[in-house]
Amino acid sequence: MRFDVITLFPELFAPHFVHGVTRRAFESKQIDVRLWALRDFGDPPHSRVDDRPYGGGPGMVLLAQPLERALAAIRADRAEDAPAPLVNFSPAGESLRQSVVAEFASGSGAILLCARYEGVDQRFIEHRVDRELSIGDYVLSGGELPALILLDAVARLQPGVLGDSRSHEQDSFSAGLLDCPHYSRPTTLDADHGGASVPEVLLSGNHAAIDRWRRDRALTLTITRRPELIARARADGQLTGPDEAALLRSTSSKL
Ligand code: 4GY
Repeated sequence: MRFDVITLFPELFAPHFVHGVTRRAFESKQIDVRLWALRDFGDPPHSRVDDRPYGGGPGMVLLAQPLERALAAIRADRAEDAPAPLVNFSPAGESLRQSVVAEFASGSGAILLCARYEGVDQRFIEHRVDRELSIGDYVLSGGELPALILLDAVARLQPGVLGDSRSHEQDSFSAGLLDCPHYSRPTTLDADHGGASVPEVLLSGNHAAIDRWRRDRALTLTITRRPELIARARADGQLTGPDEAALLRSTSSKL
């Protein structure tokens, strides 16, 4: 799949493509990311990409015309049958959830617009942007970090990026639940950590019991911290009889 990114700061991206488990997906071009410097499409004589807002007020607005030229160049370069969606990142967008990530992970790519300043001329958004996504209820200085977040979340879902050993882990969030806790060596930590041990079941070698324990811990953590995720998982038919039993135990044990 191919992602084209429109940004004033293309240099922010490169470091994220050469480290960690997602590196393989980017280096192999399984995810082919092409960076387009908006400055290259700015108005002469100084490559202007922003101007003051009509009506006054602080800050600057990204101009529609440089964005139009960048988009035309990308669409020509992609030579698409079906046009890739143009995505803008904004707190006003649809919440970026794992289901949205999964959609992009199974698609053929997108064009990602990284806004700066006070945002983009509304006429460009209304005529050209297909989808607005929000990574959370806070205001950043630009859309580059949200674009990187989408790319990272999509990359880790590509075949071969996470080992088979981690497909279990994905089950938890693809069912819409928070992950269970994890433990490693040693079995007992020193007094600084209260001499804390590891839950016995994880040392038992009983894989059915371990799977059940992990699922129960994921369910109890989720009902405690994010009850709305349980409601959604239930509505999506993701909860089994044993899951519901675990949830009943976790709510009754709090009484
Ligand atoms: N939060 N989720 C976000 C953001 C920065 C509009 C230009 C967010 O997705 N994007 O804060 N983006 C934008 C906000 C003006 C900078």
